[in-house]
Parts: sequence; structure tokens; C-alpha cells
Amino acid sequence: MGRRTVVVIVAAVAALGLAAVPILLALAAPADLGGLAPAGDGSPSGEAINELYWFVFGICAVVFVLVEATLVLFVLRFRRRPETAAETEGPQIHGNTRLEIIWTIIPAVILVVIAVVVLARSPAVEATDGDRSNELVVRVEGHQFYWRYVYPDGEIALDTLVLPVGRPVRLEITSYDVNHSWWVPDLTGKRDAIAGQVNDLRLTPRREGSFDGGCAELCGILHAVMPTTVEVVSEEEFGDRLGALGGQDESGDSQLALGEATWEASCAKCHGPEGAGDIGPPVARLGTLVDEEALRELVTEGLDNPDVEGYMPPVGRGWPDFQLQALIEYIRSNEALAPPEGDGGGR
Ligand code: HEC
Ligand SMILES: [Cu+2]
Repeated sequence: MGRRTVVVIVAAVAALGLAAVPILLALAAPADLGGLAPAGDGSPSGEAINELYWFVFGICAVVFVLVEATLVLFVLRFRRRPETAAETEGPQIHGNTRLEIIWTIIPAVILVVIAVVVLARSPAVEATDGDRSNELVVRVEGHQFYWRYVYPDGEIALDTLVLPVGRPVRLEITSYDVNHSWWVPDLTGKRDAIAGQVNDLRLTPRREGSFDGGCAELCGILHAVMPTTVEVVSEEEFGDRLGALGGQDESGDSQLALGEATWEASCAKCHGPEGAGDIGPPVARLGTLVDEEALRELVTEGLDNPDVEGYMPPVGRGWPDFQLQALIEYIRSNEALAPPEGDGGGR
């Protein structure tokens, strides 16, 4: 082997190594930042997304390393030598039909392969196949700034969605104000929540556990406080958990539970847990809080006094009467929030 060949081989290996550096850095992305790949072991949809990701990433990585390595190699190999005069021109080459055909066909074939695999695997991401006769349908509403979940029999949950393990689920996702996006990465991809439109998202949780996610659409000042958790539990526990949620015609404990959840998800994030004020003004002990008519108007119309900084979004759009009443009952039961006895209306 001549000295020249050795130099070329060493240079080629060095170039390949150099070109692979960004990819190696990316692969080492800290796991607590989610690593490089999308999460997704919580459902077959998530797994399909993960597989497609690695498939496309692998092809791109190989192409990237080859192209960059060639670039580095050529820069070294064809650099100007000290013995060449600065004004010397290199050979002028016009066209090379064979090369041009090759570099058109190879990328085209790669793109076709990616398209075929992605299209073939997409049904698994959408989770539309298989027996879905016992599908659980949950309505998902994005609001500024919380998630409202409504189960088939009217039970209402806020921010935390409980699902039974192994059962196909269809989420009917919509919004009551601006655009939001429902996303729990371990379970499946994100889906937009748009007012006036219902977007379906299907998934089948495959293991019990708690899966964190949230709104993936910058939707206003408190976008960051609309996370959501999906708790996947056994079918039995699911029944118990549903029973504890407030639903239609409820009273007593589950009504108070619904009221408390409503206060925490849709009021406390702005007015503070005890209504002492935060992003919104202090509201503890105001008569409006327990005056059904005034409160209904406030939460369905919102409030934007010109002389007060900020505005209150219409957080209660789409609430049935019993949810408003549950909120009032909870406020009455809470010492920090309840207006003095006898102050039932006005202020
Ligand atoms: C995104 C933040 C936000 C949320 C969520 C929110 N508010 Fe407000 N709220 C405000 C702001 C800001 C104001 C002041 C608006 C103005 O006067 O222009 C306000 C005003 C009020 C007022 C009137 C205060 C006064 O002094 O007149 C009451 C009562 C009130 N909110 C109750 C609630 C209740 C009950 C909820 C939950 C159902 C709620 N708010 C949810 C931000 C919020
Ligand atoms: Cu949002």
C-alpha cells in the first residue's frame, strides 16, 4: 500500500468521525430532557411514533455523515498546495450525466422508501385498527387555562384524566376559547383543540401509571399552568375513581369535590389558592363568588375593566349549571373564600 493510499484512508476515517460528532452529541442528550427520541411506551400509538422517528433519523444520520464526510475530505484533499500559485485555476468541468443521474435517483429512492414506511405505519399511530367496540369516549375541552374532561355519563374531571388500562379510548378534543393542543408524549402525539371543531384522538393505554403532558400551543399568559396528567388505572379502580367525580345531579361529597377541582383548576391559578390574589386581583369573600347570576355572567363573559391591568377570560364557557353550583357550594364551605353570612349577592 502506497503512502498516498494510507493518507487517503486515514483522512476518510477522520472525516467520517468529525462528521458524526453532532449526531453523537445529540444521542447523548440528557435523559431528563426527554433524551433524543420521543417518549412513547405508554401505548401502541406512542411506540409507533417512536419507531418511525428512529427509522427516519437513522436514514438521515447516514446521509448526513456521508455528505459531511465527503465535504471534509474534499476540503482537505483538494486544498491549494504551497507549490501552486494563488491565481492558478482548477480544471473546468461541465456536466457529468452519469453522476447527475445517480445523485437524482438515490435521494428519490430514499424518499419513496420513507413515504411507504410512514404511510404503512400511520394506522398504528392513529390507533384506528383492531376491535374498538368497547371504546371509551371522553370529551376534552381546552380552556384558558385548564383542561376539562367529560365522561360519557357526565362525570367531570379537571386537569387530571383517569383512564382504564387496556381499553381503547377516543378523545373528542375541542376548545372554548383560543387554540390549545392536547399532548401527553408517552401515550401518543399531540392534537389541536380548536373552538367550533372536534378533533378525534385515539389511543389504548397499555400499562398502568401516571403520564404527564399538557398544552402544546402557546395559548396565553398562563399557558405554562395548563399541564395535564393521565392516570392509567385498573378497570376496577377506574370505576371507583369515576364514582368519586362530580357528575350530573350530584350533591354532597362529589359535588364538593367537583367544586374544589373547579376552583383549583379554573380560578386559583390566577386568584391564588385562597383567593388572596396573584395574576388576578384578590377575590376572597366577595359576594359575586356565591351569587349564581353574577358569577355565571362573570365566568361566561369574562371581565376586562379598562382601568384594571389584565383581563379575566371567560373560564366557565360550556359549564352546566351543576358545575357552577358545585363551585358556589365549595366556596361557601371554604373559610378563606366564603363571604360573610348573609352577604349572598352584590358586593
Ligand atoms: C387567567 C386568569 C384568571 C382566571 C383563570 C380567573 N380570573 Fe377572575 N379575574 C382575573 C382578572 C385579571 C380580573 C380583573 C379583571 C378586570 O377587572 O378587568 C378578575 C376579576 C375577577 C373578579 C372580580 C373582582 C373584583 O374586584 O371585581 C371575580 C369575582 C373573579 N375574578 C372570580 C373568578 C373566579 C370565581 C374564577 C374561576 C371560576 C376566576 N376569577 C378565574 C383573572 C382571572
Ligand atoms: Cu393552552
